[in-house]
Amino acid sequence: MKPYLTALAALLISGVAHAADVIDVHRDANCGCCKDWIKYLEANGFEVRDHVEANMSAVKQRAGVAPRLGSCHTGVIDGKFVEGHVPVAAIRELQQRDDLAGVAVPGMPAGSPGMDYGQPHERYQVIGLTEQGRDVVMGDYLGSQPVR
Ligand SMILES: [Cu+2]
Repeated sequence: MKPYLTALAALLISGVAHAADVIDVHRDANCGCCKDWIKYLEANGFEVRDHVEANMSAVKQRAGVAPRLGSCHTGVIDGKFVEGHVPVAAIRELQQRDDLAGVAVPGMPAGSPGMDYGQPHERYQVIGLTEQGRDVVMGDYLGSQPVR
């Protein structure tokens, strides 16, 4: 195959892989910010399967979310958890890392995706949980963007 065709094929394959990103989101029935996070994911090309739950703490336990990392909704993608108002860039990183069991934005920081109500944004950390149960800082964020 000519080099440019190989590049084109790779591009098409990665395009297809992205189009098929499916995430399960578990949430409480009356959680408005959870719905806003779902809208944010959909606007970024994710296919969201929305699950209304009666017992979120049971869901979090099943998904392997350490209590110290807890927030409102719990997402699951590729068998890994996505806890709270996690930005898309961090979900993409999670998908590429075999060492992580999940990623979290603990609490509900002002200005994080789905938590933007025009109030002053606070800087927050995205935390990864390793398969060994250790927290690692994946980055500092403001709004939905990493702070560099
Ligand atoms: Cu929330």
